[in-house]
Amino acid sequence: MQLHLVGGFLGSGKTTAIAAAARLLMEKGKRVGVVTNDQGRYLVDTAFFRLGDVPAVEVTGGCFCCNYDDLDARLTQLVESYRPDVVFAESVGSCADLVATVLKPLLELRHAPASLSVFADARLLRFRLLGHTLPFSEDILYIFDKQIEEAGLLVVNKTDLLTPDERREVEALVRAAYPFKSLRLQNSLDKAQVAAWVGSLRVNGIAAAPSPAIDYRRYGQGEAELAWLDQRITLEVPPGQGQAAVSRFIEVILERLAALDATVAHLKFALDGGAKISITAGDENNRRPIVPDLPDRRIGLLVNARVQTGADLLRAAVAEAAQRVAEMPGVSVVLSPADAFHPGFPTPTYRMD
Ligand SMILES: Nc1nc2c(ncn2[C@@H]2O[C@H](COP(=O)(O)OP(=O)(O)OP(=O)(O)O)[C@@H](O)[C@H]2O)c(=O)[nH]1
Ligand SMILES: [Mg+2]
Repeated sequence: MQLHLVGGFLGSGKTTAIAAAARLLMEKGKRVGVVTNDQGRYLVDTAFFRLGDVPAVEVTGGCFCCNYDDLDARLTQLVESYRPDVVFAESVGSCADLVATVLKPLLELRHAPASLSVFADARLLRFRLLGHTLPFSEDILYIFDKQIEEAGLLVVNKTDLLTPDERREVEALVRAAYPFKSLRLQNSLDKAQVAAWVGSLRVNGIAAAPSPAIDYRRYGQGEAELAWLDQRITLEVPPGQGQAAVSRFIEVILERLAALDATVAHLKFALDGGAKISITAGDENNRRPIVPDLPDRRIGLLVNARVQTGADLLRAAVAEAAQRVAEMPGVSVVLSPADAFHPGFPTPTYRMD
């Protein structure tokens, strides 16, 4: 079994690339499984993989590093129940210090991983390396920087959203800042480029990955500043109104967060039918969500959010959006209780320099 760890900032495209890679490998007859991971209880990414028929187990309630024994148990469960040839494990997008706390323990203890890829949104990375201001606190940006620093293989993703000049520029900036890194520029919506990434994941090519010094006070502060929310919402709508109701829900959340000056790292929705809708930090002014046609009169969706704001404000923004949708003619809304909080201080189970 080959185990590929995939890290990198919130919304950088990890799930997209893993899902595409899984499809490609499954087409070739490989058995592929994934381990998802996030801070809350109900994960959009797990729903997304399972709807794509990719067997998924999950580590919930915190990152791999602080729940290492759970990661080990879930991996064992996946291996024993499904006998995969390849497993992708996607870490929480606000997780840093993966080399020392996950990769090295895995290498030494049991499920020896074959690779670690760190994804970064090409637009954010370009801005960061140019010294432009990004709308996150210094401690959140510290996490962003540390993820890049510890990448053995850095995947600069979403390059389709840059101009050719910007692509050349970001590549030159990365090569100047990190001359010894393996680097891939990638559009994970392109099957051929994902196939090339998968082909580059060499078995045991990571043993020499560095584990940088990390200031846990800053890391913990940045992690806590990104409030988490997960919540389910069910809408009953008049015929043909599904798309409008879901669009309204998402737009009001974005409006409320913009009014609070709250930066969205990743706001994502899994619709029960299978579609996933995402808004990430690089999406200028939190562009309008693209919601598919929703013919059903009953629509269930799961919300996951990581936003630089207060957890109570985030909860209130979603509640207000639900309220506004409920005011649409003929629409009724059931909102389950939210789990909204600031993640606790990261305390890894192991740390191996
Ligand atoms: N244009 C473009 N969009 C992409 C690419 N990769 C991912 N996306 C989009 O970026 C958004 C976030 O992608 P995800 O794969 O969910 O990101 P993630 O890193 O798994 O996010 P978290 O799990 O929340 O950390 C989605 O809307 C994807 O469709 C890419 O290469 N190009
Ligand atoms: Mg993901």
